Amino acid sequence: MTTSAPGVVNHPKSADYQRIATEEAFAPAEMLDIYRKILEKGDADPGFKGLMGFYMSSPSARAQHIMRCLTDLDQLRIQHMDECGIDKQVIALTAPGVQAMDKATAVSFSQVANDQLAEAVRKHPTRFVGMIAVAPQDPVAAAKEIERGVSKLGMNSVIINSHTHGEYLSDPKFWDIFAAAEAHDVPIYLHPNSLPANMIQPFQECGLDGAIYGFGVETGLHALRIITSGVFDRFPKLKMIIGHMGEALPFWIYRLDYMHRATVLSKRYDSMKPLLKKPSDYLRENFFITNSGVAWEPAIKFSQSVLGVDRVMYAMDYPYQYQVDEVIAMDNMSMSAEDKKKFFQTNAETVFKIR
Ligand code: 1DF
Ligand code: MN
Repeated sequence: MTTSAPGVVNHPKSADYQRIATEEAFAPAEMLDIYRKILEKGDADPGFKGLMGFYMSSPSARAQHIMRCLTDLDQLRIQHMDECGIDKQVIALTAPGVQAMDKATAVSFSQVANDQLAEAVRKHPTRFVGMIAVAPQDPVAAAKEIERGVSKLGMNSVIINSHTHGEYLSDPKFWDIFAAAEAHDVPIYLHPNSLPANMIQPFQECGLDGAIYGFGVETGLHALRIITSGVFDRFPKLKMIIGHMGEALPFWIYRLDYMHRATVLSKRYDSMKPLLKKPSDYLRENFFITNSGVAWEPAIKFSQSVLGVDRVMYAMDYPYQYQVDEVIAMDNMSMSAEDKKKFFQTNAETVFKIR
């Protein structure tokens, strides 16, 4: 089987910007061993079974290829980056990361994974940038790991794969994590997870629970819960990143603002409190988005127009969406040279403190 991107015929031309891909995934073999044990026990979430159960056992070319790419942090990955003209990958532990594990395993394995990633970044300092994986199951330990990731491993961003066993970061019990991210000035990339047990059925029965739709619905919901719970009033300098064109939230802005105000004014829910600003203000001031999985010029232009050109970044979602034709399509967007460089390179350099 070829290891190249499907249909690599044209390589992207060299450009007057670097291409920095910002939502790229890896999986240590040791994590897959832990996942195998969780799957063998038989009581795993249906979402975890549906996602990792599939990728780890399917004989399909897609699954086999993805598993092989995920576990490599060396020559194979760099070969694929070269074929697609990707100068740098910002790499994170693949979903669900440690969030599918029990608390103790999650805390200790997050450190193992971060050490492995840091080692790969030390080996390939011009090609790889790492995100800090944390275990939300233990918010105090997660805050400590953020501190260690920044001060000892030189990493400047955090990955969290949406909900943790159905719990959302809008719950103040998790807010030590936000305090640490704000204090160290590192953004949190809120990446999708498989859907929680109490949400998955109407999606899974028709095959819409995954990256096709369910991921976006659930991660968008999570980002909104963080906004409406008042996290950014409490942590005004906190930065978050969401992929997949902001999980469609830019398109929702008008309705979110209108209905948030109407709902708060009518005191309909105790759980929906007044905020200092409109929901869209937090999207514009606290969030960055990436176009992972959405190599589509109209969506990118729309998002730039409503969030600002400084807030939209390039991502490939390697190895889940490894398509050289998409890189070429993004190169060919009709966009000023200045804005295209922001999209591909300089916004990521600023957000991830890449020097
Ligand atoms: C898939 C997509 C899996 C994305 C991912 O991680 C992932 C997929 C497990 O297609 O099953 O990160 N994604 O971000 O779109
Ligand atoms: Mn992804």
